[in-house]
Amino acid sequence: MKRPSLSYRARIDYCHNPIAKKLLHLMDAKQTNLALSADFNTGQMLIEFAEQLGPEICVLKTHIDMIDDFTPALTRQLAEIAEKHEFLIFEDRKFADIGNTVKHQYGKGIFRIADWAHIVNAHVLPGPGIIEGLASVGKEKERCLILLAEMSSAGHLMNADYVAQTLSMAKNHLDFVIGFITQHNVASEPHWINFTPGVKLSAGGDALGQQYVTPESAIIEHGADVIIVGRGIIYAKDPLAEAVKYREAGWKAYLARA
Ligand code: 5BU
Repeated sequence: MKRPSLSYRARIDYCHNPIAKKLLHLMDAKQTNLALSADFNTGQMLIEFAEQLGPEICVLKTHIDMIDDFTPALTRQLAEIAEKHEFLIFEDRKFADIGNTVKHQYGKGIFRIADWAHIVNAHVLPGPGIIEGLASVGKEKERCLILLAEMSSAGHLMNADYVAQTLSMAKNHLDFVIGFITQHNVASEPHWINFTPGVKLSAGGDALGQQYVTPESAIIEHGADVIIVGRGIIYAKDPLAEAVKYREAGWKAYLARA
């Protein structure tokens, strides 16, 4: 199913969450729907890429538990760079426990994710309590949540029924859930933002089940609003030049679908 042709800017007023509004606003202003998946093992690489590629992206996605030398100073520095280059930080934590546990994992521990990540994501496998637990920490900090509706990996277990149930749980939390991780346009109402990982300029996959689609296919055929790119950019010889290519491809596809 194709997205309706409303622009990112026109969709701002439909959103119930301030971060969703901010995201659509900055995508429109910066003319980018590219999210960088900054999958590094050192704080230095994370900071270097955030600094250099920040102007090209709307979102920087982290896996903070991959970092070998994490200290709280790292996420403080990242937050400053995000402010400067006007992108949002998305910690791809994929919470998946009962509400009471995720509350602690989100707000406490060494990472203090809720203090710096504008966006986090969660599986709905445990039921709606997971959303309530995360909302109890995130709402007062003006954070938001994305639900995993479909993954990019081969053989995942998220069938049509699972996707439909994910959507119905999201509808009960319009002020906190802003959209979905998805491979298809599972939710076309204008306030839902679809984030699509598994994007590369040449389609294909990796040796561990990742499956790629091109930016054009993700946006035009599958209703992605934000394309998430990791190795396609970070392993390139010239990551900045490559990020520009993805940004241009993503924006061209968005304009073509309008
Ligand atoms: P890649 O290098 O572009 O393949 O990295 C993709 C990133 O997106 C990586 O951090 C994954 O953990 C993340 N990801 C994904 O690939 N597929 C999914 O369905 C989800 C996250 Br959810």
